[in-house]
Order: sequence, then structure tokens, then C-alpha cells
Amino acid sequence: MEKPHILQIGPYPEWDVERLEKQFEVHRYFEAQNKAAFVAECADKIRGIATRGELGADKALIEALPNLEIISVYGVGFDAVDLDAAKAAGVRVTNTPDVLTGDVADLGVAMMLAASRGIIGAQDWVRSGNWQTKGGFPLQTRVFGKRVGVLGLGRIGYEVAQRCAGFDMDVAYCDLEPREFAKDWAFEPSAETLAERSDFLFVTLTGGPANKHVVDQKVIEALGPNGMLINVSRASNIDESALLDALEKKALGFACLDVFEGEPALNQRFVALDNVLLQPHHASGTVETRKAMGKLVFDNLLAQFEGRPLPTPVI
Ligand code: 8YV
Repeated sequence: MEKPHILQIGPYPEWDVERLEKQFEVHRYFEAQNKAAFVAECADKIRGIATRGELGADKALIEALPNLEIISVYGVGFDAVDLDAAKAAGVRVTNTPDVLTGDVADLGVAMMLAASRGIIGAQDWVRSGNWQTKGGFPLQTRVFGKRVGVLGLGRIGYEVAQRCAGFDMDVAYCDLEPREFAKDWAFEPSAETLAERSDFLFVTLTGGPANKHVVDQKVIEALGPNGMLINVSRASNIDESALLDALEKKALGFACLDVFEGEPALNQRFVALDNVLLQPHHASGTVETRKAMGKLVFDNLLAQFEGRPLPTPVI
């Protein structure tokens, strides 16, 4: 029997590629020079899409594939998939929740600690010999005991809050409503009031139109010149140009960012700043987590083609 054909939108690690190619006929969309011609060539055969959280699948692509059954996303965020178009076409969508939660929370908290304590600059101080020639490294800012705000208390936000509580921080959060499981933490009704009472503000919202620019100029300025913003969610949740303005004029103290508008390209204004810590959308980037994510992408595709229930369905 012919293997099911799938369209692979972005690159995966070798171990995932091997497994996918064993079971499916894989069409490597990301390698095609002329995407439209490539899709037209294989369109009738494609039954599945394997994509990534930040790449997704748009309406035009979904509509170009008449036999598409499933879009399997390598990521918890599925905001880059046009869900309405998928629904209209009767296409299932899956993601990779839970397996990446701890890593994403770890990276967010690691960025907060690294930035606050100047760990990267301090290493340069040692390597460059400044320690001998100039003396001690400039004093940095304490983390434990400070006020932290978590904007979006989903799976990742909860793990961030837990970790921060472990650092004896004063934790508050903002979500659609107060959460029973979070009764040890203060609830704030808006992003702005949360920012006002925070030294550190984590953005752990889902992406998509509902949360677009929730962190706007007002929220950024409420966090203020001594505040630090940490984003491990989606760039679209923050008004990036307001963020850049605030960082440049020091209306915001510092930003730790794992995601950018138009990534992997990024606004060059970020590169000129000394009050940012920049990461290449790598919060889920550990071998352990990426193996679990790849397995889920595969398991969802296989379940669909074998007519079994999907392990982690979105729709
Ligand atoms: C990426 C993510 O999917 O989970 C998400 O929503 O954005 C990330 O885990 C990852 O970089 C793989 O593309």
C-alpha cells in the first residue's frame, strides 16, 4: 500500500525526519524554491501537513490541498494555522502541549536571572581580563523577594509562577478570571495593573488576534524604568515598536525576548540596545523536549491515517 503523503513545512531534527520518512512520503516544502509550483505538483496527494509552531499553515495552502486531513503542529502554539480555514475544509489540527511546558518556563526564569545578575556581561568581564585590570564587576539587581507578574496563567504561566515562588518572589498574575489553583498568588484584573505592581513581568499568553498587542505602550510604561519584561510566548502579544521606543528612551528597564516579529529576521534596533537579552525562539529547544514534540507530531499523523483518535487534538 502506498505510504500517505505529507507536506513538511519547516525543518526537523534528523531523528524526526527518519521516522517520518519511514512511514510517509515526505514532500519538503521548506526546500522548494518555487513554493506555488511545488505545491501544485503534489497537491492531490497530500493528506497531512507537518509544520512548526511559528510557521503554521495559511488559508491559501489549506485550500490548495483538496485531500488534506490533518495539520500536525510541532509546538504548543497553533496561532499560525488558519483554524477557520481548517475547520471549513474539515481538516483536523493537532499540537504538542505539556511536553514543552517545563523547558519554556525554565528559559523564561533563566533569562530573568541571567539578565538581573548580569551573568553574560560578568563572564565577559572574566574572559577579557577586566577583573584583574578594572577590579570587581559592577553591582547588579537582586531577584529573590521581588515582585513578579505573570500575564497568562496557562500551563506555561503556572510553571513560571511556581518557579518564581521558589525564589521567594511575591507572585501575582492576570488571567481571564481568578483561578482556584492559584489562590496563593494575587490576582490582578488587567495587564496594566499587573505591570504596575511588578518588578518583572512575564508574558505567557497564547498567541493570536485576541491577545495582539495586549502589552502596549501603557503596560510597558507601567512596568517602568526599573522593570523587566520577559516574553516566551509570541511576539504579536507585545507592541514591538512601543517596546523598542521604551527601551531606547529607558522608559522600560530591560527586556528578555525569545520571539520577534518577522523572526528569524529581527528589527535591527534591538541589536543596538544594551538593555535586552535576545534568544532565537529557543524556549522549547532541548533535546529531550524536541524529541517528545517530534514524537507527538508523528503520533498524531499516524493516528489520523490509521483512523485512531488523535493524541493531542486542537480541532
Ligand atoms: C516552536 C513554539 O514551535 O511551542 C510553540 O508554540 O513556538 C515553539 O516550541 C519551536 O521553536 C519549534 O518550531
